[in-house]
Amino acid sequence: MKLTPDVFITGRSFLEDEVKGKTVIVIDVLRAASTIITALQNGSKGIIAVEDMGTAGRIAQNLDSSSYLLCGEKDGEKIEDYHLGNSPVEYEESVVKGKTLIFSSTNGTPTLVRCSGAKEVIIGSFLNAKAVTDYLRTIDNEIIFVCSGWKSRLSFEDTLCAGYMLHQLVGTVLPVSSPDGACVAFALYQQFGSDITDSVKNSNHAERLRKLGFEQDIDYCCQTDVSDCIPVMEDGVIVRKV
Ligand code: 3SL
Repeated sequence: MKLTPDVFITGRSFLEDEVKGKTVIVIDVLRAASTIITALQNGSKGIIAVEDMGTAGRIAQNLDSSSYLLCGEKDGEKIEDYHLGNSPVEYEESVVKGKTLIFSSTNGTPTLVRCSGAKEVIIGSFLNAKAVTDYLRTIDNEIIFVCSGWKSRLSFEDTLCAGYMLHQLVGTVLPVSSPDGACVAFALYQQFGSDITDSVKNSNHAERLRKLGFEQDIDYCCQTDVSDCIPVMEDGVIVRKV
């Protein structure tokens, strides 16, 4: 790693050209990234992230119906007639093993699609933060953390997670002249990182999920460094790197 990685604060805060040639880590703690990590860990064959339901339907038409599951949410709620929503605890081995998942979400999957021109796209959350940063330490390429956010607005939990990963990479002192996005995420982690679960529970999106009855997902997604699964996008399909 040559430079301090930058942090793009939402999935809409950059031009698609800006990620070209870079290694991008797309973060969506609540919940798309955490769900993708869980699905691959439990044996899903691969995940096709799409920006909308229309695209999901068109892809499904060309696949054998026993080979895929339609998955995702709109504004947090399961999409009507889809097999699965976006609760990571739904993605058990007995459900997803060997299946291709066509996955549409409000912020996470559109952000992934916007990053698809990068040299390498990795999916990260608190669950696999250590595995991701261990990998990033081994590469020379320029790194950008892209927080999915919520409808073009900053999400506390995504920025906190970017700050956590930066801490793992650079230690307790951020190099001078680091990009502003990195300074903000790093400072947020310094301020709120001592109790990740407690801090995330106070976030706007945790509040939204609680109202929808997904309290257990918040605890699940705040588990830190519990997965060694690194999802990576290859030719439009997200598969397990390790
Ligand atoms: O926006 C997204 O991609 C989702 O992760 C949001 S939710 O947690 O399913 O509401």
